[in-house]
Amino acid sequence: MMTKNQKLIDWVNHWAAICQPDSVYWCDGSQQENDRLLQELVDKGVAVKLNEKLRPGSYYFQSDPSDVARVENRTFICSKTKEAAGPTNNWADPDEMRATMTKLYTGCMKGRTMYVIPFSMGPLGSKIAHIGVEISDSAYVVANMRIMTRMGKEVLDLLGENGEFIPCIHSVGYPLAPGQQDVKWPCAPIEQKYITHFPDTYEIWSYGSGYGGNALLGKKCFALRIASVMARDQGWLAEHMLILGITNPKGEKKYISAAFPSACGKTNLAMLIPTISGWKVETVGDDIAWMKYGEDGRLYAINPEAGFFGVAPMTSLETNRNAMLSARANSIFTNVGLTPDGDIWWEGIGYDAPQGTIDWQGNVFDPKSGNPCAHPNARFTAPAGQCPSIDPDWENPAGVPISAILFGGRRPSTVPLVHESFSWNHGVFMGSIVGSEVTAAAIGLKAGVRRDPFAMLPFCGYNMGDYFGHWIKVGARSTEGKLPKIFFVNWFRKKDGKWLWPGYSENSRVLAYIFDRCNNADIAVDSPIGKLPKPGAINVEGLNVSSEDMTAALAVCPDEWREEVRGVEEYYAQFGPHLPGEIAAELAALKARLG
Ligand code: SAT
Ligand code: MN
Repeated sequence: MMTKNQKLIDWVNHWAAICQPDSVYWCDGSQQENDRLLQELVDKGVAVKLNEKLRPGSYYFQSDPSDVARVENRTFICSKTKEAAGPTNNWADPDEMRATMTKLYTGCMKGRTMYVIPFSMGPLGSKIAHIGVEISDSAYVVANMRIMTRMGKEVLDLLGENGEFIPCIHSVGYPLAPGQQDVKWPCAPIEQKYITHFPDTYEIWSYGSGYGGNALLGKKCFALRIASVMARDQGWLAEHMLILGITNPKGEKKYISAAFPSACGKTNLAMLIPTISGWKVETVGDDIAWMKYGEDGRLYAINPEAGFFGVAPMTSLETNRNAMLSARANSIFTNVGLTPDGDIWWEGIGYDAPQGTIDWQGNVFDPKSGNPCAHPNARFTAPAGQCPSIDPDWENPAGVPISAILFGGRRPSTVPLVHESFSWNHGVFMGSIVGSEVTAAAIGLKAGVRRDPFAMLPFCGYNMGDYFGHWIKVGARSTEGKLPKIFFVNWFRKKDGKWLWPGYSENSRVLAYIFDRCNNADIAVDSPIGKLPKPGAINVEGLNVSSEDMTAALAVCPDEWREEVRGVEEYYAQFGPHLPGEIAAELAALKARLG
C-alpha cells in the first residue's frame, strides 16, 4: 500500500470485501507498470501491440459489439428526489439503486485483480483541480486513465493522510469461476449496465461496461456530472467545453472556451490551423473546462483531462492534422481497423485500407461489403502533451483567463454564422437554447431542433433549470467587462441544400472577429437576437464565398426567429418553476424585440 490516507484505505477494503477480487493492486502510474499491464493483455490475446516503428508504444483493442459507446439510457442521477435530478435526467431512488448495484457488485471481481487508480483531474496541486480514486477490474481502464488523467503515486502523495477524493467504483461485471477462460472484452448485458451518480454524496458507481465514458470515470461521470454538482455547491463552472488560445498578428493572445453538441467538430475547432495569415490557435483542451474566478474577477479555466479520447473515423492529416499527430505514438486505439503491418486504419483516414486489414470485429475488411472497417464510435486515446498545437499554458495550475465563451449547434436555418449576446444573462439564455436540427429520416424522430442546453444534456448532474440559474448566479459575482463575452456560432447554415460557410479551418475567420470584439472593436451592429458583425467585419479575403452567401449566412429572419421562440417556449415548459426568472425575462425580451 502506498498511502496513509485511512479514509482511502478503508474505502478500498470495503469494496474489496464486496467485490472479492483475487488481489488488490495499487497503481503507481509508472511507465514500467504501464508496459507490464499492457504486455499481460497482449499475452492474453486481449490487446495487440502495434508496430513499434510505425506507431511506437501503442496498443490496439476490439470491444464486444454490445459495448461500443456511452449508454445514456443506463445512466442515472440518483439524487434524493426526482425533482432534484430534473426532467432531462434518468432518476432512480438512491437507496434502491445502492441495493440493486451492491447485489451486482457482490463477488463481481472473482478471478480478477482490483486496480486502485488514484488520479487528478487537472494539473497536480492546481486550486481548480480535484482528485478522484477509481477502483476497476479492467487493466484497459488503467492504461486509458493513465493517458486521460494525471494518475499514480504523485496523486497519493498529494492526497496525503487527510486529503479528500471522489470515490469512483467500476467493474466490467464479468466474474470468472475457478478455471474459467476469460473473454476478449468482458462486460455485462445491457440490462445489467449501470452508470450511476450519487450527487448528494459525490459518488460514482459504474457496472457492466468497459467502454469510454462508461468506464473511464474521470471524464463524463466525474469531470461533468459530479463536478457540475460540486460547481453548483461551491460557486464555479464545470462545462462540456473545449479551450483554445488564439494569438493575433500583433502577438496579443486571448483564450476562448466553446460548447457544442456532438458531431459539430469540437475537437477540430480546438486544434484548428488558421487560414488567415499571422493568426495562431493553440489547444488547451478539446472536451471539458473547469472555470473558477481569479482574484482579478476574471474566469480562469483548466482542462481537467490530460489526453484526448477522440472519434477516429474521418480524422485525417487533412481534417485534423494535430489530432493525427497527437496519436502518432503512446496511444490506445479501440474498435478501429488493424493493418497487416501492425498499424491502424479507419474510414476517412486519407488513404485506402491495405489489403488484409482486419475490421473492428476481427474479420478481414472487404471495402465492397458495405460494412465499415472501424466502428463509427471507434476511438483513439492520445496524450494531450503530444499535440503539436498544445498551448504552453495548458498545464498552468492557475488556468488561463477566458475572454469569450462560444455556443453552437448544427442549424441549417435560422441561426446566423455568429452573433453576440447583449449581456451575460442574455448569453446564458443563448446557452440554454443550444441544439442541433435533425431530419425525420435520420433517426426516426420528429424533425426539428433537438435541444442540448450548453451541450450538457447528458452531462448535467442536477436539474437543468437550476443549472441555468447557477450560470446566472456565477455571472452576478463579477462585472460585465471582466466576464467573458458570449457568442453563438453556426457553421452549418444552408441555402438551397448547400452550406453557406466552408467551416473547418476557415472558422478561424470567425474566431478573429470574436477576438477583435473582445477588444471592443466597433465592428458589430445590434439586431433583435443580439449583436451581428457589420458588413465586411469578417475577413473573407481569399475565400470563395459570394457576398450574397455571406449576407445569407448572417441574415436574421424575424419569422424564423418567432418560430424559434415558440420552440423554446415549448422546451422550457418542462422546467416549470425551476426555470429562472432571468431566463424567462430574456425570452420575453427577445419576443418583444422581434415584434
Ligand atoms: O465515451 S465518452 O463519454 O468518453 C465520449 C463521448 O461519448 O463523448
Ligand atoms: Mn464530449
